[in-house]
Amino acid sequence: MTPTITAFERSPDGGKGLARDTRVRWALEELGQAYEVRLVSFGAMKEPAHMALHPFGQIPTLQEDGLALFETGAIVLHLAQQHPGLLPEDTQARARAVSWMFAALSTVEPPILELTMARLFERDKPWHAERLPILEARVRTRLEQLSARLGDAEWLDGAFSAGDLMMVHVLLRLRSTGLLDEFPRLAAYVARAEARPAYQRAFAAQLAVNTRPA
Ligand code: GTB
Repeated sequence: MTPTITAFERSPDGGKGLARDTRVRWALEELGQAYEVRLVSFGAMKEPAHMALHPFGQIPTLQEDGLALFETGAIVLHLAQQHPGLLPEDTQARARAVSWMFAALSTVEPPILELTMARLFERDKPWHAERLPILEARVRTRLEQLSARLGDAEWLDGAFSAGDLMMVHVLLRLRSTGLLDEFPRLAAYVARAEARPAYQRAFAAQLAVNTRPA
């Protein structure tokens, strides 16, 4: 059965690919799996029908064969376990790739989210100018550590995996801050991932949705 994912009817980023359905689209493209997309408005996301699928009223979700999933980590992991291409066969290498998925979502993404939220929604606060460098420093610490671990390797642990997919999508959120450019190895890592045909297809698909005439 072809899976159906949900995505913003129109993403606030206007098609920059930062909304999290792009991660799921990218994984499906890497795995060569066809998918359908159901677009939802901000209002519809909080209606009972969508809340039944996603307890926090968000996108993306994935429905397939009677299974409904939410959380991009769970969705991408499920897809990568079902189809070859995003997780190594070797048990230990597979476990390390999953560690990178968790690292992306629970160690690298939170400080990036804090920073991007502060830049977007806290500009008018009297403490904004003081808080911003603190949040930037937290992000820099993670980027330094990640860059040191990546070194001159192409991907985080051997072949491109779901760990890289998740990490790159998390890092993309930093592009507008300029912080990524302070770490040339990470900037090159992100550019390598963006050049992958599967990413290009996923990006183009979400762009088409987010730039279509109203
Ligand atoms: N932890 C969840 C996951 O990984 O699936 C987080 C899901 C999530 O945050 N979904 C967001 C959502 O549905 C969309 S992606 N928000 C609506 C709501 O909560 O009511 C977050 C996002 C939104 C917009 C941009 N942007 O415009 O740049 C980037 C990312």
